[in-house]
Amino acid sequence: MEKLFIITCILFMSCQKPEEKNIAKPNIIFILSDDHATNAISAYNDRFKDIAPTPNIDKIANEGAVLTNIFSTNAICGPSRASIITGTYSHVNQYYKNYKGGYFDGNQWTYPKALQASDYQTALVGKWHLASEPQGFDYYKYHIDHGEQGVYWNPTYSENGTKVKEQGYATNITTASALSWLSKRDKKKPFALLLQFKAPHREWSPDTQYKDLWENEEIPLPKTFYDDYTGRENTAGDTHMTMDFFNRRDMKLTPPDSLTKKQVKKWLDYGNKPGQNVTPHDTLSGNKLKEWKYQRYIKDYLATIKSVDDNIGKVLNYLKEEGLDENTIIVYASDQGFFLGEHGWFDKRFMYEESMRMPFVIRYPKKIKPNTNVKDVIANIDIAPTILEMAGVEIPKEIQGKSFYSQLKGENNTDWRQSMYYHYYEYPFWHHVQPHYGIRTDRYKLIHFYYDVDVWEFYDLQNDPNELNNLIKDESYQQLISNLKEELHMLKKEYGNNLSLTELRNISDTDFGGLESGNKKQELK
Ligand code: SGN
Ligand code: CA
Repeated sequence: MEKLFIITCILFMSCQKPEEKNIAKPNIIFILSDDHATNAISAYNDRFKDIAPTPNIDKIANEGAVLTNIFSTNAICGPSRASIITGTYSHVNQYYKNYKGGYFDGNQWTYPKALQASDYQTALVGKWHLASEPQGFDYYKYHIDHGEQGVYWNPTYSENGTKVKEQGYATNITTASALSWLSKRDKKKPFALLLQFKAPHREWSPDTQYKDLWENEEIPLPKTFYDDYTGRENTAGDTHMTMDFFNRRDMKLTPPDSLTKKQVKKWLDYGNKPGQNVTPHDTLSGNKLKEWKYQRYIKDYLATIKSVDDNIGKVLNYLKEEGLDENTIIVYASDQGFFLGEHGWFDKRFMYEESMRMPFVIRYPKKIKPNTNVKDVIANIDIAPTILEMAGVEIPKEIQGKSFYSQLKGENNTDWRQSMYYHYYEYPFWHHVQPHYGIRTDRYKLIHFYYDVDVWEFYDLQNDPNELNNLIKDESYQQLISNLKEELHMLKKEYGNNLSLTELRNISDTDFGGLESGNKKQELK
């Protein structure tokens, strides 16, 4: 049989297994990680490319397309995931925040539902984090511990509604579960698999084998590590995401044996609040302490990515072995970026580059040429319509995003948008980032922070890629700033976000009763 397959291969110059030939539609594997910045992916020529390369993500990128300007429209987890899956902004899908809401109404339209209705077999494995039972999947297995954030070790999942506790490292288990589903699928139908890792999310716990990968190395600090926030004192300068907010869990300190479970949690959380600047040794303080924390942080973060990359390698091998690599669209993306010490921070949320930019690489040899580079301004709401167009499934008109399939095919899409709209709502917890909205073009960025400040910021990314010079008052840019304000107004109108500042502040204040809610009555679990 195998011999016959090889002969067919040679004769027809095609190594697809017979069952794959019957399937006209492409298979889809959408791999999403949590908080993976492009600054830690070698395909993006990042600053860690020699220290911590990502060969398997790079393989997808090199054999397909890399998007260099794709942005989250609200750079935190649940909201970005909701926008990815629905193709709509937070004010439409109603998932504004993680903390104190929201609640994702699972009855709304999502792209996996549309694929399922078009005869795709669908599965979701890993992190879901949308505070409602997943719909549109023939199979699901998602993290339920720690408010659906998941944990790195011995995770508990909901497998089609049944609680399952597993032993081991989550990145490996999630991949193994996904491959197990794939091996049992109905081979006569196309499949769409969403494989969503908890890693490299906080508290950045590496697998045992990668714990000490860079033990004797000093990882260089980013250029902006000692940003003094001049000209941005009340926005960038007033957060809880500097190294001073590194807690004992982040530092992997061991709690005393005498503590109860509750006390252990409190002990490990110590560091989250202002004034709790933890030091592992009394002799460490000031910049030395900050730099110690950065080393601890970045080494753990990069080590969790090593496991993500290894596991992507397993998926790529599986596709090749099964003869599925030609007819499967494979994407690697993350819900948003992350600060890797830039501006002195960890976490995300801001409309600044490191946080709003998502990695997105895609391989589909039938239609996408190797080394394709897409530079257009794309948003997370564009992902759902793109996947549908690639799968030949109709895109509903309610979807706010646009398909970028033509750019993936190397075509010049002259109708493409020139700018995108951003809006972040969660405040003050976690990390104390002022709610803000803004517009980004390929060169400029204008942001309005509005909750209990009234601050506008403007950056010329060509001259100031690190966003250190807020030029909002610079004479030579006033005409441009006024044009951008007009364009921002048009975008808000186009997307239907006409709420007043009072109404917007109200959204930040409202407890919608989601996963991280104080509103017990509406709590889901
Ligand atoms: C947790 C983290 C925060 C992080 C949020 C949101 N704290 O609450 O540092 O900003 O998740 O992350 S932790 O102590 O629980 O690690 S997100 O990916 O869900 O948006
Ligand atoms: Ca995230």
